[in-house]
Amino acid sequence: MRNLFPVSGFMLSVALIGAGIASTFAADETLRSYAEKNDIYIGAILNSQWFGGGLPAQYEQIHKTQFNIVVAENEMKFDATEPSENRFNYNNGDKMVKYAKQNGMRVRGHALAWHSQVPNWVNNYKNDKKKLLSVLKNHINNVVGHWKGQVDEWDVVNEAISNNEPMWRSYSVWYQGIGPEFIDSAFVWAHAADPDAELCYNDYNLEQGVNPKAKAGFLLEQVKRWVANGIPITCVGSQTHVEDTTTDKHFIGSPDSLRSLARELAKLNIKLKITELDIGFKSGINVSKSDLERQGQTFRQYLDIILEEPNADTYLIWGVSDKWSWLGGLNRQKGLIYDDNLKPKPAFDSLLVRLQNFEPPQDTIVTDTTSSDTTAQDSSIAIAQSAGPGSVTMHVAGRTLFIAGTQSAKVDVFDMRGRPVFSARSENGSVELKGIPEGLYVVRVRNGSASLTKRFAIK
Ligand code: 9MR
Repeated sequence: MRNLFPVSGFMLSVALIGAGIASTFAADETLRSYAEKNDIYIGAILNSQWFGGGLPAQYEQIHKTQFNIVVAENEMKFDATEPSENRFNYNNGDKMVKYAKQNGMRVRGHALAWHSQVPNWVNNYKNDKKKLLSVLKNHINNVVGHWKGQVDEWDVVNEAISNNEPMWRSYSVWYQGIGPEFIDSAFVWAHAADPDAELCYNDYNLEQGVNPKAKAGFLLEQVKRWVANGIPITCVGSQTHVEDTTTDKHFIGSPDSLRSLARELAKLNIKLKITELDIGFKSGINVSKSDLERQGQTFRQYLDIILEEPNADTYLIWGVSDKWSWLGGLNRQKGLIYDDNLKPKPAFDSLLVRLQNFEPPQDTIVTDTTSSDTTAQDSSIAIAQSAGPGSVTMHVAGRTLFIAGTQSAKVDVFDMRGRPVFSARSENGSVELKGIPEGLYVVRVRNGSASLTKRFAIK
Protein backbone atom coordinates (compact mmCIF):
# COMPACT_ATOMS: atom_id res chain seq x y z
CA MET A 1 0.00 0.00 0.00
CA ARG A 2 1.26 3.42 -0.83
CA ASN A 3 2.25 5.58 2.04
CA LEU A 4 0.12 8.57 1.22
CA PHE A 5 0.13 11.85 3.08
CA PRO A 6 -3.38 12.14 4.46
CA VAL A 7 -5.49 14.96 3.11
CA SER A 8 -8.77 15.06 4.90
CA GLY A 9 -12.03 15.67 3.11
CA PHE A 10 -12.50 18.57 5.48
CA MET A 11 -9.23 20.19 4.47
CA LEU A 12 -10.07 19.66 0.85
CA SER A 13 -13.47 21.29 1.14
CA VAL A 14 -11.94 24.16 3.06
CA ALA A 15 -9.37 24.56 0.28
CA LEU A 16 -12.06 24.49 -2.36
CA ILE A 17 -14.28 26.95 -0.58
CA GLY A 18 -11.23 29.12 -0.08
CA ALA A 19 -10.55 28.87 -3.79
CA GLY A 20 -13.91 30.52 -4.40
CA ILE A 21 -15.28 28.03 -6.90
CA ALA A 22 -18.37 29.73 -8.23
CA SER A 23 -20.10 26.64 -9.51
CA THR A 24 -22.52 24.72 -7.38
CA PHE A 25 -21.26 21.38 -8.53
CA ALA A 26 -17.77 21.45 -9.96
CA ALA A 27 -15.93 21.60 -6.65
CA ASP A 28 -15.30 17.87 -6.33
CA GLU A 29 -14.36 17.36 -9.91
CA THR A 30 -10.68 18.13 -9.69
CA LEU A 31 -7.53 16.29 -10.60
CA ARG A 32 -6.61 16.11 -6.93
CA SER A 33 -9.93 14.73 -5.72
CA TYR A 34 -9.71 11.87 -8.20
CA ALA A 35 -5.99 11.41 -7.60
CA GLU A 36 -6.74 10.97 -3.90
CA LYS A 37 -9.38 8.37 -4.68
CA ASN A 38 -6.73 6.51 -6.62
CA ASP A 39 -4.12 6.87 -3.88
CA ILE A 40 -1.72 8.91 -5.98
CA TYR A 41 -0.28 12.40 -5.91
CA ILE A 42 -0.75 14.80 -8.78
CA GLY A 43 1.04 18.10 -8.76
CA ALA A 44 2.73 21.00 -10.40
CA ILE A 45 5.64 23.21 -9.46
CA LEU A 46 5.08 26.57 -7.91
CA ASN A 47 6.74 28.73 -10.55
CA SER A 48 9.40 31.15 -9.35
CA GLN A 49 7.14 34.13 -10.15
CA TRP A 50 4.65 32.91 -7.50
CA PHE A 51 7.15 33.50 -4.70
CA GLY A 52 7.39 37.20 -5.46
CA GLY A 53 3.60 37.53 -5.77
CA GLY A 54 3.92 38.07 -9.53
CA LEU A 55 1.18 35.73 -10.70
CA PRO A 56 -2.58 36.30 -10.98
CA ALA A 57 -4.76 35.00 -8.16
CA GLN A 58 -6.31 32.50 -10.58
CA TYR A 59 -2.96 30.71 -10.87
CA GLU A 60 -2.86 29.91 -7.16
CA GLN A 61 -6.54 29.08 -7.12
CA ILE A 62 -6.03 26.50 -9.84
CA HIS A 63 -2.87 25.20 -8.21
CA LYS A 64 -4.35 24.53 -4.79
CA THR A 65 -7.62 23.25 -6.17
CA GLN A 66 -6.20 20.81 -8.68
CA PHE A 67 -3.01 19.52 -7.09
CA ASN A 68 -2.02 17.71 -3.90
CA ILE A 69 1.79 17.77 -4.18
CA VAL A 70 4.06 20.73 -4.74
CA VAL A 71 7.71 21.46 -5.49
CA ALA A 72 9.51 24.79 -5.88
CA GLU A 73 10.82 25.59 -9.37
CA ASN A 74 14.08 27.09 -8.08
CA GLU A 75 13.69 28.14 -4.44
CA MET A 76 15.06 25.09 -2.64
CA LYS A 77 18.12 24.68 -4.86
CA PHE A 78 21.65 25.13 -3.54
CA ASP A 79 22.14 28.69 -4.81
CA ALA A 80 18.81 29.75 -3.28
CA THR A 81 19.24 28.11 0.12
CA GLU A 82 22.97 28.69 0.72
CA PRO A 83 23.89 31.73 -1.39
CA SER A 84 27.05 32.33 0.63
CA GLU A 85 29.02 29.86 2.66
CA ASN A 86 27.15 28.60 5.70
CA ARG A 87 24.55 31.38 5.50
CA PHE A 88 21.19 29.83 4.79
CA ASN A 89 18.09 31.43 3.37
CA TYR A 90 14.87 29.51 3.93
CA ASN A 91 12.36 32.31 3.33
CA ASN A 92 10.93 31.17 0.02
CA GLY A 93 11.02 27.50 0.93
CA ASP A 94 9.23 28.25 4.19
CA LYS A 95 6.61 30.17 2.24
CA MET A 96 5.94 27.14 0.08
CA VAL A 97 5.88 24.71 3.00
CA LYS A 98 3.33 26.94 4.74
CA TYR A 99 1.20 27.09 1.58
CA ALA A 100 1.39 23.30 1.27
CA LYS A 101 0.30 22.84 4.88
CA GLN A 102 -2.61 25.24 4.50
CA ASN A 103 -3.79 23.38 1.45
CA GLY A 104 -3.14 19.81 2.54
CA MET A 105 -0.36 19.15 0.02
CA ARG A 106 2.64 16.88 0.08
CA VAL A 107 6.01 18.64 -0.37
CA ARG A 108 8.94 17.63 -2.61
CA GLY A 109 12.34 19.14 -2.01
CA HIS A 110 14.43 19.85 -5.12
CA ALA A 111 17.45 19.46 -5.20
CA LEU A 112 20.42 18.83 -2.91
CA ALA A 113 23.42 17.65 -4.96
CA TRP A 114 23.26 18.96 -8.54
CA HIS A 115 25.89 20.31 -10.95
CA SER A 116 23.71 23.31 -11.86
CA GLN A 117 22.62 26.31 -9.79
CA VAL A 118 25.61 25.88 -7.52
CA PRO A 119 26.77 29.26 -6.13
CA ASN A 120 30.19 30.51 -7.17
CA TRP A 121 31.73 30.23 -3.72
CA VAL A 122 31.52 26.41 -3.96
CA ASN A 123 33.77 26.46 -7.04
CA ASN A 124 36.53 28.05 -4.97
CA TYR A 125 37.00 24.63 -3.40
CA LYS A 126 36.92 22.61 -6.59
CA ASN A 127 40.39 21.19 -5.99
CA ASP A 128 39.89 20.43 -2.32
CA LYS A 129 38.12 17.11 -1.92
CA LYS A 130 37.99 17.19 1.85
CA LYS A 131 36.52 20.69 1.91
CA LEU A 132 33.99 19.91 -0.82
CA LEU A 133 32.81 16.87 1.13
CA SER A 134 32.27 19.00 4.18
CA VAL A 135 30.51 21.72 2.14
CA LEU A 136 28.05 19.19 0.73
CA LYS A 137 27.52 17.49 4.07
CA ASN A 138 26.93 20.81 5.83
CA HIS A 139 24.48 21.90 3.14
CA ILE A 140 22.48 18.68 3.35
CA ASN A 141 22.49 18.64 7.16
CA ASN A 142 21.19 22.17 7.38
CA VAL A 143 18.67 22.17 4.56
CA VAL A 144 17.16 18.74 5.21
CA GLY A 145 17.36 19.35 8.95
CA HIS A 146 15.55 22.69 8.64
CA TRP A 147 12.56 21.04 6.92
CA LYS A 148 12.70 17.75 8.81
CA GLY A 149 9.20 16.30 8.96
CA GLN A 150 7.88 18.98 6.61
CA VAL A 151 9.47 18.08 3.30
CA ASP A 152 8.24 14.58 2.57
CA GLU A 153 10.76 13.66 -0.11
CA TRP A 154 13.99 15.00 -1.52
CA ASP A 155 15.78 14.88 -4.83
CA VAL A 156 19.04 14.06 -3.13
CA VAL A 157 21.02 13.77 -6.34
CA ASN A 158 19.93 15.36 -9.60
CA GLU A 159 21.16 14.70 -13.15
CA ALA A 160 24.44 12.99 -12.28
CA ILE A 161 24.46 10.85 -15.43
CA SER A 162 25.82 12.07 -18.75
CA ASN A 163 23.52 12.50 -21.75
CA ASN A 164 25.63 11.05 -24.48
CA GLU A 165 26.91 7.75 -23.27
CA PRO A 166 25.89 6.11 -20.07
CA MET A 167 28.52 7.22 -17.59
CA TRP A 168 28.69 9.79 -14.84
CA ARG A 169 28.40 13.40 -15.92
CA SER A 170 31.90 14.77 -15.75
CA TYR A 171 31.18 18.52 -15.66
CA SER A 172 30.02 18.72 -12.10
CA VAL A 173 31.92 20.31 -9.28
CA TRP A 174 30.86 17.43 -7.04
CA TYR A 175 31.97 14.73 -9.47
CA GLN A 176 35.22 16.44 -10.39
CA GLY A 177 36.14 17.42 -6.87
CA ILE A 178 34.94 14.37 -4.97
CA GLY A 179 34.33 11.55 -7.44
CA PRO A 180 31.16 9.45 -7.84
CA GLU A 181 31.11 8.68 -4.13
CA PHE A 182 29.54 12.11 -3.57
CA ILE A 183 26.30 10.39 -4.55
CA ASP A 184 26.44 7.62 -1.96
CA SER A 185 27.45 10.13 0.71
CA ALA A 186 24.65 12.56 -0.15
CA PHE A 187 22.04 9.85 0.44
CA VAL A 188 23.60 8.82 3.74
CA TRP A 189 23.72 12.43 4.99
CA ALA A 190 20.16 13.18 3.89
CA HIS A 191 18.90 10.07 5.64
CA ALA A 192 20.71 11.02 8.82
CA ALA A 193 19.15 14.50 8.72
CA ASP A 194 15.59 13.21 8.21
CA PRO A 195 15.20 9.45 8.53
CA ASP A 196 11.52 9.62 7.52
CA ALA A 197 11.94 11.48 4.25
CA GLU A 198 11.79 9.60 0.96
CA LEU A 199 15.06 10.02 -0.90
CA CYS A 200 15.21 10.06 -4.72
CA TYR A 201 17.74 10.01 -7.50
CA ASN A 202 16.25 12.33 -10.19
CA ASP A 203 17.18 12.61 -13.88
CA TYR A 204 15.88 13.20 -17.42
CA ASN A 205 15.83 10.96 -20.54
CA LEU A 206 14.89 7.95 -18.40
CA GLU A 207 12.01 7.12 -20.76
CA GLN A 208 14.36 5.96 -23.52
CA GLY A 209 14.75 2.28 -22.74
CA VAL A 210 16.15 0.17 -19.96
CA ASN A 211 19.17 -1.25 -21.71
CA PRO A 212 22.84 -0.84 -20.88
CA LYS A 213 23.23 1.80 -23.62
CA ALA A 214 20.45 4.00 -22.29
CA LYS A 215 20.60 6.32 -19.30
CA ALA A 216 17.95 4.30 -17.44
CA GLY A 217 19.93 1.09 -17.94
CA PHE A 218 23.06 2.68 -16.47
CA LEU A 219 21.02 4.10 -13.60
CA LEU A 220 19.46 0.75 -12.87
CA GLU A 221 22.90 -0.81 -12.41
CA GLN A 222 23.75 1.95 -9.92
CA VAL A 223 20.47 1.52 -8.05
CA LYS A 224 21.19 -2.21 -7.70
CA ARG A 225 24.58 -1.39 -6.27
CA TRP A 226 23.18 1.27 -3.90
CA VAL A 227 20.52 -1.09 -2.63
CA ALA A 228 23.05 -3.91 -2.19
CA ASN A 229 25.32 -1.55 -0.25
CA GLY A 230 22.58 -0.24 2.02
CA ILE A 231 22.59 3.29 0.57
CA PRO A 232 19.27 4.75 1.77
CA ILE A 233 17.69 5.51 -1.61
CA THR A 234 13.92 4.93 -1.82
CA CYS A 235 12.88 6.36 -5.18
CA VAL A 236 13.87 7.29 -8.71
CA GLY A 237 12.45 10.49 -10.16
CA SER A 238 11.95 10.54 -13.89
CA GLN A 239 11.81 14.17 -14.97
CA THR A 240 10.14 13.23 -18.28
CA HIS A 241 10.69 16.41 -20.28
CA VAL A 242 9.60 15.02 -23.62
CA GLU A 243 8.93 16.53 -27.04
CA ASP A 244 6.12 15.87 -29.48
CA THR A 245 7.86 16.34 -32.81
CA THR A 246 4.50 16.28 -34.71
CA THR A 247 6.21 14.14 -37.34
CA ASP A 248 5.40 10.49 -37.97
CA LYS A 249 7.74 9.44 -35.25
CA HIS A 250 6.14 11.63 -32.65
CA PHE A 251 8.23 10.99 -29.61
CA ILE A 252 11.73 10.12 -28.60
CA GLY A 253 11.26 7.82 -25.66
CA SER A 254 7.96 6.33 -24.64
CA PRO A 255 5.65 5.64 -21.72
CA ASP A 256 6.27 1.92 -22.31
CA SER A 257 9.98 2.39 -21.70
CA LEU A 258 9.30 4.27 -18.50
CA ARG A 259 6.90 1.56 -17.40
CA SER A 260 9.70 -0.99 -17.92
CA LEU A 261 11.92 1.07 -15.66
CA ALA A 262 9.16 1.16 -13.01
CA ARG A 263 8.94 -2.63 -13.13
CA GLU A 264 12.70 -3.09 -12.85
CA LEU A 265 12.72 -0.74 -9.86
CA ALA A 266 9.84 -2.64 -8.25
CA LYS A 267 12.10 -5.71 -8.10
CA LEU A 268 14.46 -3.62 -5.98
CA ASN A 269 11.66 -2.21 -3.82
CA ILE A 270 12.34 1.29 -5.19
CA LYS A 271 9.56 3.67 -6.24
CA LEU A 272 9.26 5.48 -9.54
CA LYS A 273 7.94 9.03 -9.58
CA ILE A 274 7.30 11.31 -12.54
CA THR A 275 8.73 14.55 -11.23
CA GLU A 276 8.95 17.22 -13.95
CA LEU A 277 6.65 16.26 -16.79
CA ASP A 278 6.12 18.46 -19.83
CA ILE A 279 5.35 17.44 -23.40
CA GLY A 280 6.38 20.38 -25.59
CA PHE A 281 6.19 21.04 -29.32
CA LYS A 282 9.04 22.65 -31.24
CA SER A 283 9.00 26.44 -30.98
CA GLY A 284 7.66 28.25 -34.00
CA ILE A 285 5.49 25.47 -35.41
CA ASN A 286 1.73 25.70 -35.67
CA VAL A 287 0.13 23.48 -33.06
CA SER A 288 -3.26 22.18 -34.21
CA LYS A 289 -6.23 20.96 -32.22
CA SER A 290 -5.37 17.36 -33.07
CA ASP A 291 -1.77 17.94 -31.95
CA LEU A 292 -3.14 19.09 -28.60
CA GLU A 293 -5.38 16.04 -28.39
CA ARG A 294 -2.45 13.74 -29.12
CA GLN A 295 -0.49 15.59 -26.47
CA GLY A 296 -3.36 14.87 -24.08
CA GLN A 297 -3.13 11.20 -24.85
CA THR A 298 0.57 11.19 -24.12
CA PHE A 299 -0.06 12.91 -20.80
CA ARG A 300 -2.63 10.20 -20.11
CA GLN A 301 -0.25 7.37 -21.08
CA TYR A 302 2.31 8.62 -18.59
CA LEU A 303 -0.42 8.89 -15.96
CA ASP A 304 -1.35 5.25 -16.63
CA ILE A 305 2.06 4.20 -15.33
CA ILE A 306 1.42 5.98 -12.06
CA LEU A 307 -2.08 4.54 -11.76
CA GLU A 308 -1.17 1.01 -12.74
CA GLU A 309 2.29 0.29 -11.36
CA PRO A 310 2.12 -0.38 -7.61
CA ASN A 311 5.51 1.20 -6.94
CA ALA A 312 4.59 4.46 -8.75
CA ASP A 313 2.71 7.13 -6.84
CA THR A 314 3.51 10.63 -8.10
CA TYR A 315 2.73 12.61 -11.24
CA LEU A 316 4.25 16.07 -11.17
CA ILE A 317 4.10 18.56 -14.03
CA TRP A 318 6.83 21.19 -14.48
CA GLY A 319 4.47 24.15 -14.58
CA VAL A 320 0.81 25.04 -14.63
CA SER A 321 0.26 27.32 -17.62
CA ASP A 322 2.11 27.55 -20.94
CA LYS A 323 2.53 31.24 -20.15
CA TRP A 324 5.02 30.54 -17.35
CA SER A 325 7.21 27.70 -18.53
CA TRP A 326 10.95 27.14 -18.84
CA LEU A 327 10.36 25.34 -22.18
CA GLY A 328 11.07 28.38 -24.37
CA GLY A 329 14.71 28.07 -23.33
CA LEU A 330 14.72 24.57 -24.78
CA ASN A 331 13.16 25.73 -28.03
CA ARG A 332 9.87 24.10 -27.14
CA GLN A 333 6.36 25.44 -26.56
CA LYS A 334 2.92 24.58 -25.18
CA GLY A 335 4.06 21.67 -23.03
CA LEU A 336 1.68 22.02 -20.08
CA ILE A 337 -1.99 21.31 -19.34
CA TYR A 338 -3.30 24.90 -19.09
CA ASP A 339 -2.95 27.40 -21.92
CA ASP A 340 -1.65 30.97 -21.80
CA ASN A 341 -4.99 32.17 -20.45
CA LEU A 342 -5.08 29.55 -17.70
CA LYS A 343 -7.78 27.60 -19.53
CA PRO A 344 -7.57 23.82 -19.33
CA LYS A 345 -6.26 22.16 -22.51
CA PRO A 346 -7.31 18.78 -23.94
CA ALA A 347 -4.54 17.27 -21.82
CA PHE A 348 -6.34 18.39 -18.67
CA ASP A 349 -9.52 16.68 -19.87
CA SER A 350 -7.67 13.46 -20.69
CA LEU A 351 -6.13 13.37 -17.23
CA LEU A 352 -9.36 14.19 -15.43
CA VAL A 353 -11.39 11.60 -17.29
CA ARG A 354 -8.74 8.95 -16.80
CA LEU A 355 -8.52 9.66 -13.08
CA GLN A 356 -12.29 9.62 -12.73
CA ASN A 357 -12.69 6.32 -14.45
CA PHE A 358 -9.63 4.34 -13.55
CA GLU A 359 -10.38 1.01 -11.97
CA PRO A 360 -7.55 -1.09 -10.60
CA PRO A 361 -6.74 -3.81 -13.16
CA GLN A 362 -7.95 -6.66 -10.95
CA ASP A 363 -11.47 -5.19 -11.03
CA THR A 364 -13.67 -5.79 -14.02
CA ILE A 365 -14.45 -2.34 -15.32
CA VAL A 366 -18.12 -3.07 -15.86
CA THR A 367 -19.79 -6.17 -14.60
CA ASP A 368 -22.42 -6.76 -17.17
CA THR A 369 -24.31 -3.61 -16.29
CA THR A 370 -26.07 -3.48 -19.64
CA SER A 371 -27.98 -6.68 -18.90
CA SER A 372 -29.51 -5.07 -15.86
CA ASP A 373 -31.05 -2.42 -18.09
CA THR A 374 -34.70 -3.31 -18.23
CA THR A 375 -36.16 -0.22 -19.83
CA ALA A 376 -36.70 -1.01 -23.49
CA GLN A 377 -36.09 2.39 -24.97
CA ASP A 378 -33.46 3.63 -22.52
CA SER A 379 -30.13 2.08 -23.42
CA SER A 380 -28.19 3.95 -20.81
CA ILE A 381 -26.75 2.73 -17.56
CA ALA A 382 -25.18 5.29 -15.35
CA ILE A 383 -22.77 3.20 -13.38
CA ALA A 384 -20.75 5.99 -11.93
CA GLN A 385 -21.80 9.49 -11.33
CA SER A 386 -19.15 11.93 -10.36
CA ALA A 387 -19.61 15.35 -8.89
CA GLY A 388 -23.32 15.18 -9.49
CA PRO A 389 -25.17 18.44 -9.06
CA GLY A 390 -28.49 18.38 -7.37
CA SER A 391 -30.16 20.16 -10.23
CA VAL A 392 -28.45 18.98 -13.42
CA THR A 393 -29.11 15.45 -14.67
CA MET A 394 -28.54 13.55 -17.86
CA HIS A 395 -29.54 10.28 -19.41
CA VAL A 396 -29.19 8.56 -22.74
CA ALA A 397 -32.18 7.12 -24.57
CA GLY A 398 -31.37 5.38 -27.81
CA ARG A 399 -28.76 7.67 -29.34
CA THR A 400 -30.00 10.84 -27.73
CA LEU A 401 -28.43 12.43 -24.71
CA PHE A 402 -30.94 14.38 -22.64
CA ILE A 403 -29.77 17.07 -20.26
CA ALA A 404 -32.06 18.61 -17.67
CA GLY A 405 -31.32 21.53 -15.40
CA THR A 406 -29.24 23.63 -17.79
CA GLN A 407 -30.14 25.10 -21.17
CA SER A 408 -26.80 25.49 -22.88
CA ALA A 409 -24.03 22.95 -22.38
CA LYS A 410 -20.90 21.60 -24.01
CA VAL A 411 -21.00 17.83 -24.38
CA ASP A 412 -17.87 15.70 -24.64
CA VAL A 413 -17.73 11.95 -24.93
CA PHE A 414 -14.59 9.98 -24.09
CA ASP A 415 -13.77 6.32 -24.49
CA MET A 416 -12.65 4.34 -21.47
CA ARG A 417 -9.03 5.31 -22.06
CA GLY A 418 -10.00 8.98 -21.88
CA ARG A 419 -9.70 9.58 -25.65
CA PRO A 420 -12.18 12.18 -26.94
CA VAL A 421 -14.60 10.59 -29.44
CA PHE A 422 -17.38 13.14 -29.76
CA SER A 423 -17.99 16.77 -28.99
CA ALA A 424 -21.02 19.02 -29.49
CA ARG A 425 -22.94 21.89 -27.98
CA SER A 426 -26.47 21.46 -26.73
CA GLU A 427 -28.76 24.48 -26.75
CA ASN A 428 -32.09 22.80 -26.15
CA GLY A 429 -31.45 20.04 -23.66
CA SER A 430 -30.60 17.22 -26.05
CA VAL A 431 -27.80 16.08 -28.34
CA GLU A 432 -27.67 13.31 -30.96
CA LEU A 433 -24.66 11.10 -30.25
CA LYS A 434 -23.68 10.52 -33.86
CA GLY A 435 -20.92 8.30 -35.18
CA ILE A 436 -19.99 6.62 -31.91
CA PRO A 437 -19.53 2.83 -32.06
CA GLU A 438 -21.32 0.71 -29.47
CA GLY A 439 -19.52 0.55 -26.18
CA LEU A 440 -18.95 2.04 -22.81
CA TYR A 441 -18.20 5.77 -22.67
CA VAL A 442 -17.79 8.67 -20.32
CA VAL A 443 -20.06 11.59 -21.11
CA ARG A 444 -19.28 14.98 -19.71
CA VAL A 445 -21.68 17.89 -19.78
CA ARG A 446 -20.18 21.26 -19.03
CA ASN A 447 -21.60 24.70 -18.57
CA GLY A 448 -18.90 27.20 -17.69
CA SER A 449 -16.87 25.76 -14.87
CA ALA A 450 -19.69 23.45 -13.76
CA SER A 451 -19.69 19.94 -15.09
CA LEU A 452 -21.31 16.57 -14.64
CA THR A 453 -19.76 13.31 -15.71
CA LYS A 454 -21.38 9.90 -16.10
CA ARG A 455 -20.49 6.61 -17.62
CA PHE A 456 -22.92 5.21 -20.20
CA ALA A 457 -23.21 2.12 -22.31
CA ILE A 458 -24.13 3.30 -25.78
CA LYS A 459 -25.84 0.69 -27.92
O1 9MR B 1 12.52 25.60 -14.43
C1 9MR B 1 13.82 25.90 -13.94
C2 9MR B 1 14.29 27.19 -14.56
O2 9MR B 1 13.54 28.28 -14.07
C3 9MR B 1 15.76 27.40 -14.24
O3 9MR B 1 16.22 28.54 -14.94
C4 9MR B 1 16.55 26.18 -14.63
C5 9MR B 1 18.01 26.39 -14.28
O4 9MR B 1 18.73 25.24 -14.32
O5 9MR B 1 16.05 25.05 -13.94
C6 9MR B 1 14.75 24.76 -14.32
O6 9MR B 1 14.32 23.57 -13.68
C7 9MR B 1 15.06 22.40 -14.03
C8 9MR B 1 15.06 21.49 -12.83
O7 9MR B 1 15.51 22.15 -11.70
C9 9MR B 1 15.87 20.23 -13.08
N1 9MR B 1 15.46 19.57 -14.28
C10 9MR B 1 15.31 20.38 -15.47
C11 9MR B 1 14.42 21.57 -15.15
C12 9MR B 1 14.13 22.38 -16.40
O8 9MR B 1 15.32 22.91 -16.90
